[in-house]
Amino acid sequence: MVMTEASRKTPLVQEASYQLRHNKLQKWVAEAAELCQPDKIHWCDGSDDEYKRLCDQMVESGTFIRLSQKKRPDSFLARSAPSDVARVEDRTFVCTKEKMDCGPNNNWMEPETAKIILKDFFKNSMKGRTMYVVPFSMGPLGSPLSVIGVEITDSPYVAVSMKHMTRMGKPVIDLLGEDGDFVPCFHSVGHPLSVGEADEPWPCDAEHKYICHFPETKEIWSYGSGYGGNALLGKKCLALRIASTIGKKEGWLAEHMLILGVESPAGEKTYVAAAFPSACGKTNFAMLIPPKALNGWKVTTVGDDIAWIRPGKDGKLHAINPEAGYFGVAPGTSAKTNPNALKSLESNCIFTNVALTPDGDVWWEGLTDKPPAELTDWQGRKWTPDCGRKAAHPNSRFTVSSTQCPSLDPEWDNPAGVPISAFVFGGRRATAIPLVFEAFNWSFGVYMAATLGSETTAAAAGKVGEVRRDPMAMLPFCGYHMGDYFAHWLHMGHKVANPPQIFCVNWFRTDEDGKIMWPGFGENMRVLKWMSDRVHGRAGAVQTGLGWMPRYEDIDWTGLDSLTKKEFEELMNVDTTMWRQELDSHGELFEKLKERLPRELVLTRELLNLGFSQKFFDSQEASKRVLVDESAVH
Ligand code: SAT
Ligand code: MN
Repeated sequence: MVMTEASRKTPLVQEASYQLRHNKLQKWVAEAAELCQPDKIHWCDGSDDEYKRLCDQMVESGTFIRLSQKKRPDSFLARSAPSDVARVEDRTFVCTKEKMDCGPNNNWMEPETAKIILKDFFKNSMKGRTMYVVPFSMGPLGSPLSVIGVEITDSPYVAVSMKHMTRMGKPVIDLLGEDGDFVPCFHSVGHPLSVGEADEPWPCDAEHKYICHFPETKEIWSYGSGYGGNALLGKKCLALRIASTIGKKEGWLAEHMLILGVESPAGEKTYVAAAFPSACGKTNFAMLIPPKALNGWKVTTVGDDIAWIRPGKDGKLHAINPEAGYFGVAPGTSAKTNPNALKSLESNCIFTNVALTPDGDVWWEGLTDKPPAELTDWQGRKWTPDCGRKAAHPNSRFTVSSTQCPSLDPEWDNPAGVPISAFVFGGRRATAIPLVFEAFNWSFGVYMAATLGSETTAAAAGKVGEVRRDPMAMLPFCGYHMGDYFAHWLHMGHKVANPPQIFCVNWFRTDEDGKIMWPGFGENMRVLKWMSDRVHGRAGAVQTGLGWMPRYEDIDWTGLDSLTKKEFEELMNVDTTMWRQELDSHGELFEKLKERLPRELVLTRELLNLGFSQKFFDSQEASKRVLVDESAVH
């Protein structure tokens, strides 16, 4: 269907393979077109045909490089502008009427002011380009737990990425009908500063970027970037920042969590949701393959990044993965660290900022032990192993539909979600935090999650090895005041009959030589098995100052000879002095949030402080003193 719009001097062509019946949506699109002045409008239907056409067009324009049909069928490489390679946290804003409502954890702009500034940038920003209208559902189509969004964008890269990452296109238009609710997501890559726009394979505004959220009116406006979480607005913007504020109001949680299923040899299924800050191996954990020796145990993947969690009628919390694909970090992904991810990437995927091999395949650091003799790096330059640069950008990514993942859980698309039995929180910590422990109860668990810390890595700005507090791994993604968010978490657990048990893990503890002690990856299954046995009341533990901890004999070591009992005890050690410092640092976080900090957390900190300063819970003493569940072990 081709329509024209009367108000323009040159009629604006609108391509749509379906009938447009939603007045409010059409009006919004028309207003955006009036402001941005695109050459034409294309309403995405989400078909394979459309995907292919857009990819072909991008190959033509130089945005995509077609990879070898033999090595990597139906796959493409995109190279972004060197300045547009990651989320821009300092250019991300939450626009609430009252500054206090967005909290010290967000950058604030007054909503009307933000819109005035952004309108100026959006003005004429799509000249010479096509405006794509991308209807998408976060969550299974038609699920009462899902939220529909419509993204307006001038980036075909965004349009095709949304086909992998969300349920996108005509089925969503059908669901919307004539007056269904949707979150408007307004995006433009912006005016490129460079001349010769037609030759620009990755247009963006190198100087001005604004990622603005309007939780009070449920809108997203994003200007200037074409990359990942800045541009695929269903992901961090809608599914976390906006959804977290909706969840606060409606009584549910939008979390930066993977969801996985643990299946026992008897076929018993236990679902776990886990939060880790970036660069802690979330995608690897979500797709874990257990060691062969743990015969019959299996892990299935529901999601690798985001979970929406609501109380069910059964008194449990139920989670859906609002996404339908993975936007994963490529470097470090290999047949050793994540065979399931590698299998998912065999065909039909988009790579961004990885290196190109001479035979038209992709490569990144860590993919193979030995790098190829020659490559084209992520910026299109010739690369050799001794050239002193990275071949792939450290934040280079793959984009792929979750249906290509061999470990995909059969319930991944279930509109009702999956029942969650355990929450896991973990960071990268060389010291202080044991391999695993289980919180005493919901309040202690929320305390541990709220004070989650992770060491900064070489890839991130700032001093390496410095602990940054990243509550629930949500610091960059919580759309409102972090103190209110903690209160909401406490409330959620107190109001359901069977809240998940809360566990903390640390895969990254080091020995005196700075070597990571825990083998990690597939071996994490041993910890998962203990957790799942705890949840079902089958595994032993000892009480310590932090919570319940497994003894050596509580963990299944079948087939792992490389870790001695002594090493395990080192991994589990709780150092009283260190923990008193740790509690001081929690106090600094609490000080920042004090005007909205729940008293329950203040009191929990006091309890922990008392325990550690009076050595109530010296771990060695405790293991002699308090044993539980002796009879129930194994
Ligand atoms: O760029 S994204 O936000 O989509 C991915 C990430 O930074 O975690
Ligand atoms: Mn993430």
